[in-house]
Amino acid sequence: MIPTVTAFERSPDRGKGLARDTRVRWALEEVGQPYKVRLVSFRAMKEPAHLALHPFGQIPTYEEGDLSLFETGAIVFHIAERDAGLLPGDVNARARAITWMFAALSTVEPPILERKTARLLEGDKSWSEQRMPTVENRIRDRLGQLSGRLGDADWLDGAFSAGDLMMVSVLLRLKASSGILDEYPNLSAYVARGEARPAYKRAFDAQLAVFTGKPPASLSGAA
Ligand code: GTB
Repeated sequence: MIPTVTAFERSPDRGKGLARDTRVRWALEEVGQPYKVRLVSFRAMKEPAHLALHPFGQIPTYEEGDLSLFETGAIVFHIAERDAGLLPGDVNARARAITWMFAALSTVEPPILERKTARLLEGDKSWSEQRMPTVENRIRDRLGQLSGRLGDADWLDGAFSAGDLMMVSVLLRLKASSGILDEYPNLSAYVARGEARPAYKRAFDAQLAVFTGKPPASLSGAA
């Protein structure tokens, strides 16, 4: 059964791949699962038909037969569980890869999102500039720890896994909007390795094609 993913009809990032459907597209490309995309407008996201799929009125959602999912963590986990390629067979290695997925979403992403919120929603406040170093240092704390753990390894725990897919996706958001990632050369190289994966390129091109209106440059599973 071909799953359907929802994505922004017009992404505010103008095709930079930062909206979270890219993570889901990437996971589907890694396991070789073709998929369809349904584009939704900001207005449609808040209407009953979409709210029935996503209680918070957001993208992405994932529909596959009777199954309907929201939350990228849950969606990528489902894809990784169902098809081979994103989780190791060994039970303990699998549990560790899943741990890295959670770490990406629960521990590394929050301070990165906090910076975004601080700039977007509080940037005009008189105290905003004063607060920013604190916000950015919270990111540095996490990146320093992550950098120490990664060391000179290619991936976080052996072979590339859903944990790396999620961590690279989270760090990409930072790469696009600040120079902080450059302070950690091994993390910058880690993100570059993720971006160099053919599956990531196909996912990126497919989401960019929504913005440009032109077919993706690379062959994509997206229908
Ligand atoms: N926790 C949820 C998940 O992981 O699936 C969060 C989903 C989410 O934040 N969805 C966003 C959304 O639908 C799009 S991805 N927002 C619309 C709304 O809430 O009304 C977040 C996002 C949006 C835009 C950019 N950008 O332009 O750079 C980057 C990331």
